[in-house]
Amino acid sequence: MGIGMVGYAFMGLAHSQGWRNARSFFDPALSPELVAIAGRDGAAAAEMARRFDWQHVETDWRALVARPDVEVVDICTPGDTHAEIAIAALDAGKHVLCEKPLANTVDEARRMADAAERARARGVRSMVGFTYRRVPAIAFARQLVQEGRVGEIRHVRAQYLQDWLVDPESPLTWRLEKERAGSGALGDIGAHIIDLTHFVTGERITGVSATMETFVKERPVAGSVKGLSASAQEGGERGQVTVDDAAVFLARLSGGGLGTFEATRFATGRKNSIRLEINGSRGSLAFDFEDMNVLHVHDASVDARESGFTKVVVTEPTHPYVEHWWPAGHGLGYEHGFTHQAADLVDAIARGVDPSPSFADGLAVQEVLAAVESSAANASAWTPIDLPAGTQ
Ligand code: SOE
Repeated sequence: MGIGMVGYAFMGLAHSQGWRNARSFFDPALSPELVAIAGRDGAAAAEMARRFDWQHVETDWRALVARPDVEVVDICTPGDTHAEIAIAALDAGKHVLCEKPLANTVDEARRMADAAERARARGVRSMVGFTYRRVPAIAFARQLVQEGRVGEIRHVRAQYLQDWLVDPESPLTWRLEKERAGSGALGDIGAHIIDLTHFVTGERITGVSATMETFVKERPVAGSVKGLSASAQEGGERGQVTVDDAAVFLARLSGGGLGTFEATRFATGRKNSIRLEINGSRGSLAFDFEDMNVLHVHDASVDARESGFTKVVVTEPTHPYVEHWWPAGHGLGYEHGFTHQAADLVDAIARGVDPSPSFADGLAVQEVLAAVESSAANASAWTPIDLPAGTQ
């Protein structure tokens, strides 16, 4: 199965190793071949090709999509390019994996979901890169919910906490530009916890009440960028941050439960803390990506004298994905989700079934993102409290 990847930065790196390890650790029916990588900066794309054994380098994504030896197009570019590339690839009969969030707007996401549905009729598959679904402890949490171990879901408490923008001098990279990224913390990381909520609970978010903030409104224009860090351009030019730094919202769930959500890049000391706690009528589950091989499980039927959260180390071969890796207790990391994603997609293509999350699932997340922005912009639902003059 010939893979063509568009993009070569942080996500390009993560996906490259995912494709490479999928064939070694999962041995799917169709072995992914790293056929071609495309990037406007040919030298950077060539460097990635050298490191990961991509066989060819293209400097135009259209040329990559047109290659007969590319059967899957993997989109690892900023959100403003997702719709154009994905729709062109699907219309050309290529299977598509697209990084999250699916798009920058609901309109784009809807067009992508429509294109995916048209392509599906021709056996062409598509998937969104909500990779954290494939962390074993998260996949296990979903299994427990499906087995009824949590009962009726009353609360979802979801947070995605990072701190890589705490420094006001940290430069203005594309993730801080609305034109390119669609939104800030909301779409970049809030999208993950929205999707995880849909995935783990099997329910949908039906309404939100939100507020958002941009704490640092101006930053130095970025020069060179590496991963999430960047150096400032020479000359000291500064530019406007046009996205949110943090988004907080309340939500209602389709099963009648309530949710609280927080996405921020200003949680000083929290690096990549994805916290999900679910409280149900029969028990609770709690996860934190900073301890990603663990799921805390509470069974409310246990005698009160012994009841509490049990720390389950999710490294048994009977846990999702784990049998492909190391002996029990040896643990997985951030990168493994990308291997699971690559293996699952190729496996679904081989079996002729739809992989998940689908573009329709991506559209569902996009609708929540748009509802959050709309609610935050509509201050009428916000009840201010008068403070004495001079209060800080
Ligand atoms: C930056 O916030 C980022 O790289 C996100 O874009 C990814 O989706 C997340 O997995 C890690 O953080």
